[in-house]
Amino acid sequence: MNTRYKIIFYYPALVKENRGTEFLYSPLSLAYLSAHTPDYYQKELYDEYVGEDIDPYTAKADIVAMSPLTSGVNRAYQVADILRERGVTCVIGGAHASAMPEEALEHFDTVIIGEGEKPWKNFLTDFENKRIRKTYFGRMDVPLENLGVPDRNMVHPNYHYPSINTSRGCPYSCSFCYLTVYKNRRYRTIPHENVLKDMEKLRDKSLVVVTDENFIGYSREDHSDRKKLLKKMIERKFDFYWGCQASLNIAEDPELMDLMYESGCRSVFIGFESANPADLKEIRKNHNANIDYKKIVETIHSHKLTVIASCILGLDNHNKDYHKQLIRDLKQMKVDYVRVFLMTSWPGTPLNKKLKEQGRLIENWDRTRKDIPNIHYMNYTHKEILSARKEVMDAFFNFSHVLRTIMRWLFIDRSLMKLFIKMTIRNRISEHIRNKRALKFILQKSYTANQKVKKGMGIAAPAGESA
Ligand code: B12
Ligand code: SF4
Repeated sequence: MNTRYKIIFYYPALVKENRGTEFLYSPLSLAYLSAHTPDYYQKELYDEYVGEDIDPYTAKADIVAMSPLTSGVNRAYQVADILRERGVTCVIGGAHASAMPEEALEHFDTVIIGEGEKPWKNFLTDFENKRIRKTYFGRMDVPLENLGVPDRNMVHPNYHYPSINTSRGCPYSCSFCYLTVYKNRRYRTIPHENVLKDMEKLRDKSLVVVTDENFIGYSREDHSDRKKLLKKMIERKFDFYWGCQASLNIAEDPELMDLMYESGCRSVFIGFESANPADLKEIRKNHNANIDYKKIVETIHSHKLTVIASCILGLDNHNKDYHKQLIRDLKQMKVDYVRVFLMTSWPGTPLNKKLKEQGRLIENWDRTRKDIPNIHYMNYTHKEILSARKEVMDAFFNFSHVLRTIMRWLFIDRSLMKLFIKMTIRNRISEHIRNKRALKFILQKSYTANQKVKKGMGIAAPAGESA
């Protein structure tokens, strides 16, 4: 093969994921970019979340393409600084870089903002012609006809479960969501042939995670497209089970849920966030307001799909007893699994802007790691919010809840038992480790942010924590 140039595709991470305990599913950004790279490039993958670290002093490449989360961006900057001194061209993309292009340009030759495939191809052409630009921009409303399938050689084998995409985008703008960084955004489906071609490669996996923002889409036409895809999946008789994220209105479409079940779906992850209308208003998720969550869960269960409820803790309305109410609500709703996220400020979001104005941000990207608070909560100290979160998680990882869930899964499908028990044990241990790690982090000497914030009162970042 005539390999003219070499590219390193690189996921930078400050802290390794604990492979023994975390529930790890793979990222796909660089796999998609790789699929849009001409054959004459030689490629190598480094994924520091689950694999070995890159050595920027010895790594050999013409281009290093990085896809960091906010939590890994300082590592990306550190590595890019060294690589560029050695004459390697460094390019960055993804949610953080799209929100903070100027910051990223202090360390990178090029920043790609928005959806990557098209600008990536333009960048490579410009690279070959020695005329790269500082920024390239990819729209998020272009049809996905030419997206192709991700290059799975660029997915690290250490992930437990493969991810797959069947659609992209979400038209909403919840104030905390990283997606609000992208301006021209539209929900688009990936052509079925491409999804099925990708699925063929995963045929014998035990579980596949669909990481679309919302598998079912946002309109009747979307639902009808999904049904067509599901029917094709059923025809192909894939061996894997799968799970996805979906919006609450999934419960309005029995045919959709039945087809999902028949094609191997066993769980839907739903962003309930809160049952309180004032909270939903605060986070601009009004489309969840005035909905009977309990009934929704009941309906989804009746179609043999399990429900993972995602909730946020630490909104301005939440007082110190809020989590007790949350536990009661979730138990009443009979959800199978719970994920509780601390309110976190991602760069470029409306929430980030508001908290910055109020002086409630702790501007240190390293703090966006798991469960390490990066804002000052209105009614909780950091220690209090971590212990509230732990209380909620403990309420759902106790023996009686797990047994009840196991019974339900048993009813749905016996063969899922092994998978479920493995996931439960993993999550139980990882919750414990995460909580201990986060507590240790906030109790470090340099950290003094244990004061509470009074309504409307800004406070400065604590010593040793400002950016
Ligand atoms: C898979 C995944 C993971 C995996 C792998 C993480 C990884 N190595 O990237 C695991 C399970 C480990 C994980 C963990 C976490 N994750 Co995560 N995860 C995802 C998820 C669901 C899918 C990512 C993906 O593959 N998307 C599909 C690809 C095709 O889209 P994309 O990444 O946006 O890439 C496109 C463009 O952005 C651009 N692009 C991206 N990178 C690059 C690079 C170049 C060079 C170019 C040109 C273009 C480009 O082009 C791509 C193709 O168009 C996303 C949500 C989502 N739907 O995207 C969250 C997401 C990335 N995760 C997020 C978070 C917060 C976390 C956790 C902190 C969660 C937690 N509280 O525990 C941890 C952090 C781990 C850590 N150690 O710090 C946030 C990140 C926000 C941010 N600003 O950083 C996201 C966006 C979810 C969210 N709702 O906020 N996660
Ligand atoms: S939180 Fe969910 S519904 Fe809201 S903008 Fe993000 S992806 Fe869309």
